[in-house]
Amino acid sequence: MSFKQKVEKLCSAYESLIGLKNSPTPCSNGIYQRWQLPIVTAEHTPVFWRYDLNETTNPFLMERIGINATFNSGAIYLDGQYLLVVRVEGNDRKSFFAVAQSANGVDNFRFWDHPITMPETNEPDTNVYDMRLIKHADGYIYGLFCTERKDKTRPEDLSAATAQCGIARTKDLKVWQRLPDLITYSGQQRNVVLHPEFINGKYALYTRPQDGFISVGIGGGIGWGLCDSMEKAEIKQELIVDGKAYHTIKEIKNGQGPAPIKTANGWLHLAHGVRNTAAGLRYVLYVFMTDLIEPWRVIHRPGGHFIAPQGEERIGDVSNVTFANGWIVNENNEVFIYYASSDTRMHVATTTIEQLIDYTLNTPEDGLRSAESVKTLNSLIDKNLLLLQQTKG
Ligand code: M1P
Repeated sequence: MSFKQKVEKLCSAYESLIGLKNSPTPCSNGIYQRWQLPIVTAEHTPVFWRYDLNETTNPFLMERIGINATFNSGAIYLDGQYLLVVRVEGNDRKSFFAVAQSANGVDNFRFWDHPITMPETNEPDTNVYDMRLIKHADGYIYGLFCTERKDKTRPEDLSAATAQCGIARTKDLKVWQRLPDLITYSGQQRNVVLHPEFINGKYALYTRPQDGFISVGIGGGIGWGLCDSMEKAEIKQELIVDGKAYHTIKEIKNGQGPAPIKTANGWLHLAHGVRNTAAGLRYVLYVFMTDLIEPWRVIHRPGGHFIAPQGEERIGDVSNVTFANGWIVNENNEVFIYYASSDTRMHVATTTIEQLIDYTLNTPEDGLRSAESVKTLNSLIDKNLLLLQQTKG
């Protein structure tokens, strides 16, 4: 096969992948609909990112820059297009951001030609990841993300790192203005999200105070704090909105997912909860609702997980993980939940605002003890058996 033919083969395999039509899985739990195919994988990154297509400099047509994974994506709906800011991780373990675009939100996601060139602060980032995109009332689109750097206080430990919240803003996802990192008085921060509206004239942020890089330590929970400006963002006081809890899906840690969605009943939140198991940490997604006027006050807590890893989703670079930092509501009140599985690939599940509200208001809370779970289950069984008897009679 000639070099030219080999290139053509690569490009046509790529086009076939991008062109695949997605379809809903045959079954749904009535809450949301999972879709069969992962929507963005490492193979969705353009051929011209990975291969040098010049025969003179790459006679064997080798992959020159390997891409390891595409996951934890921020999401935004702009001009009728579904846009993901994907966390792309190279074989060198460095993550960066790149935009993938689809016209229908469920398939044909194609990356823009270039990844995002994210400006740096005076203290360069070692790794950047997990961007939350927020269309704020001030007119900007903000990208809040984790910036990871070496922990200089522990030079001998080569895995000692610090996590803080990086902040950038844009109008078009193309040109980004980097702002100073968020200042808080907690040790480290990850999973920081901007609330889309001003609260008493201030910017409001969901935080996740943590003592260490992986472990949240005695801190943790989804926090809340106010700041006067995003150009010099500083939160002096953090209040815990939704804490960790013993023997629940968020026993070890939790974190806000995307920015909450405003509904008639309250602010709808998607978050991740982490528990420990003999096989390591298990990350699942859960939902809660906060008050419209006081978004730091939880008013509904459906118990248990909302999405947990299933089938192939269970396996990847960090197995048994579902993680979401992006969702989109379109003009028909349809909701597209973009979630990653096992730090490897992106998926979509679809639902509606009405279904999410019904789920949030009517799913029983976690009673925190087996006996309470049985009581809750029995009350549903009794109601149903009566109904079934009446239908028969
Ligand atoms: O590996 C699972 C996730 O771990 C971290 O999330 P958290 O800080 O909540 O534990 C992040 O590194 C995230 O990117 C990753 O998916």
